[in-house]
Amino acid sequence: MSTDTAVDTATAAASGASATERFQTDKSPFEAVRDTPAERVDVLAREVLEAVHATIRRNKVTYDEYNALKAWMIQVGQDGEWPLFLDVWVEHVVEEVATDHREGSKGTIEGPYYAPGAPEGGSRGAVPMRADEQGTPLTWTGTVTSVDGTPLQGAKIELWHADADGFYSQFAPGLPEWNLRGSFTSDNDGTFEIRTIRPAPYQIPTDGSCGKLIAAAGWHAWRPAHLHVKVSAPGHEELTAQLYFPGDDHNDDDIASAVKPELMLDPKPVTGGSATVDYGFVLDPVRG
Ligand code: MBD
Ligand code: FE
Repeated sequence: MSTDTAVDTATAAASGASATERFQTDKSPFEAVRDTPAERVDVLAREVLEAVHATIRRNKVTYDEYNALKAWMIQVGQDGEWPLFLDVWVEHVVEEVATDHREGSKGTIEGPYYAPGAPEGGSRGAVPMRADEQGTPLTWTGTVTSVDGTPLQGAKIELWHADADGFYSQFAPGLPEWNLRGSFTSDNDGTFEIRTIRPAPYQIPTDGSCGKLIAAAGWHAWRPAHLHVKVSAPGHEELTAQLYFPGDDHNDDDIASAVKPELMLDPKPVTGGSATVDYGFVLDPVRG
């Protein structure tokens, strides 16, 4: 893991701000702001405010506490950490509601560090990595099927994850643009094989406002080691998931509440410290 040097601290803080910049270059969220009907805004804004009012009354919140909240919220914006805050503490419930109807594979949150358009590696290939990339090699095989069991040919499997120091390319400086990010396509029998490295447990940036909240509340900043994935195929709902490793210290207390038992891998060690793992996906057809 990273040592606590000034350089590493600066790198971690930059990741939160980069996520804000990335989000702002995507126009669709701002179209959603414009298109949300007044009736929905009325109900949702009112209920959130009522929950805040109830919390203030129940806990007899003081002016000092109210001003601390104001100062902290201003700082979250200045740090560019709203995407980080929302994806860590709110997205898991949005994901739960959005995928409630599905019969296929379980998914989980996307988080702040996805980048579309990763280099394509065919149906069997490796993610881009540095010649001296640290970490245990991992070979992942799997099959993509529809809920009726039909193998899906040409399904897109996008993989992204942190390096051994917990940094994501494009969100932390100094990494090759597409490091540990790849896009793969299932074969005519629905199968794929991806070679990567096993990621390390991950601490969300502790040096910005989200870190301040964690420290002030006496929480921890850890997420278990995870592989992020998006799987899509024509006529099917896109699946966003993360895959986890048994035995990780934080599988049971992920700061982002994004672990589910269905997302646990079962890696098998092979010679030389490498591992293989088999994990496939079942996609829900688009209905209606
Ligand atoms: C991550 O890598 C992540 O996956 C989430 C959900 C939040 C912060 C950093
Ligand atoms: Fe992540």
